[in-house]
Amino acid sequence: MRGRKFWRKISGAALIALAGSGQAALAQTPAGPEWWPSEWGPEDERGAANRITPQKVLEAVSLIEEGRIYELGREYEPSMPLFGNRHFSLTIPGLPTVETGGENGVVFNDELVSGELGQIGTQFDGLGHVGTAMDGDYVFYNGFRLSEFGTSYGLNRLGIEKVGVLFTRGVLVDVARYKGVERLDPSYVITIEDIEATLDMEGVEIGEGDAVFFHTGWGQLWNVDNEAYGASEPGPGITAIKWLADKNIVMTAADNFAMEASPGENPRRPLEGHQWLLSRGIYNLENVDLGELAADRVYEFAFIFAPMKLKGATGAPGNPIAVR
Ligand code: UVW
Repeated sequence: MRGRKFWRKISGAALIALAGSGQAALAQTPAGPEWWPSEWGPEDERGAANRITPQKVLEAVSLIEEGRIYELGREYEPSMPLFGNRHFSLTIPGLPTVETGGENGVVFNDELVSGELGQIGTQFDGLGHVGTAMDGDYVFYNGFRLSEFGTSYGLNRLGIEKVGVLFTRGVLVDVARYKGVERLDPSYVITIEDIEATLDMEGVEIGEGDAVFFHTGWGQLWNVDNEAYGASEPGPGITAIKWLADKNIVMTAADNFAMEASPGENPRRPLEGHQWLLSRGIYNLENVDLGELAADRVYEFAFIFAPMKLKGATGAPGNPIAVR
């Protein structure tokens, strides 16, 4: 069932791909075979968050044995690495901002925060963040077209408020440890073989509905050498990302600025991993601090994150946690 007018707009060239068997094949797009309608129906806006069933929550709960909480969020501060021209500032006007004049002398402070809040620091990418230019428009998760859902005051579809809460099993893939290094080389492309060997070493597997974290060691550069941090990064390449997507995970994450290797396997296809995952409903979490989890060799845990409900936003800041 396709049911929306974008289907009629797809160019003839994109529709040519038909299997010799007589079965219709998926049309090709600049980002691979068309990815809509989603398995959760043509109107769905939550994507892989739908994979977090009550059973999956209970599976995550069963991993909590010590009650130890690991904070994965970074502090938001002007000195943190910022991608491109993104910015962050926090000011407290007044000091105190308000003096009430009450006989009890009570005063209070407020802050004024400015920045691309969903896309700076520890950031959770929503399904409205990355799309694909095609057919004279920009096509996102479930085939939603930017010309139909984008407004200057926020997205009318795929806003971050639609995600709900992520409470699921987390898996840490400590590729740095597997490779025997503190930090992977700049732009190192993590392969499927690296992931399989690392999981073998750790004695865990990736399952449906999991949140998969990559420890590359790149986070050691955070606020220490911001230039190097943002110049390139190790991470999974597009081949490994497609393999992960086929495992029906909920989210990828890493201790770097964009999760995937940069530049990746094909420098002419930037951020292809983002494009592949978000188009297919799988979320992405960036700039997380995985140092303690890696040091303690915590390879599976309960992962919990409630994205701030910034209506119509492309992403959300916050302090995701791992609990074991
Ligand atoms: C990059 O910064 C490259 O990725 P994102 O837009 O998800 O932050």
